Amino acid sequence: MNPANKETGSLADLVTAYIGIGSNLQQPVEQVRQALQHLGQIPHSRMITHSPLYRSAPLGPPDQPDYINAVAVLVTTLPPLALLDALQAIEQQQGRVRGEQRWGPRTLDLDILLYGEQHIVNDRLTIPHPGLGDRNFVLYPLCDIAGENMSIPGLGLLGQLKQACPAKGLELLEEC
Ligand code: A4P
Ligand code: MG
Repeated sequence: MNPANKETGSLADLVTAYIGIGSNLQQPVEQVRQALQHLGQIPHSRMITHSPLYRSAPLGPPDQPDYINAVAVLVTTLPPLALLDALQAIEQQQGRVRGEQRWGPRTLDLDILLYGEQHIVNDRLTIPHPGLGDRNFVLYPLCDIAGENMSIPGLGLLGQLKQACPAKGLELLEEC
């Protein structure tokens, strides 16, 4: 079998994957909490930890509610496309409707920010996620769990990316 088509891997294929979580519809805090539960149930994977929750001003059309964002870290033996399938199944389960508006409101968006140190570009995936380097609602929670010394493939040190990215519109939700 072509290894690229494998649906699951062996322990030797264990990869650390960082998942961006966003919601701005239908009780976003609850949506994110539920997403964290669902992420913990993905087969062949284990959720190691997650960041606190943040409220963030919308990037994209301004006439939409603020987002709740967080980042979770999984270890997984799923190959990237199988992981994407699992994330999209969770989005569906939580009522995601893909509208026509780019960056429009959504109950849940799950992005693969990083998959180990791999660069992946195909018709379904771009990893590292293209928005990772300049979105405060990604960089701040990612830094909370991965630390400033993490090296982001192709972009440099996480701490430097964060320093260059103002926290404008971003609020840490203390109670989470
Ligand atoms: N896709 C490609 N690469 C990836 C990846 N690394 N992870 C493809 C996940 N999916 C990836 O995604 C469209 C397609 O992207 C998928 O079918 C997959 O094959 P989608 O979830 O249907 O649509 P989308 O999320 O609207 O598209 P896009 O352009 O990926 O948007 P982003 O970058 O996810 O941004 N403002 C705040 N404050 N907080 C947010 O979380 N999120 C967005 C969406 C806009 N504004 C926001 C936030
Ligand atoms: Mg997305």
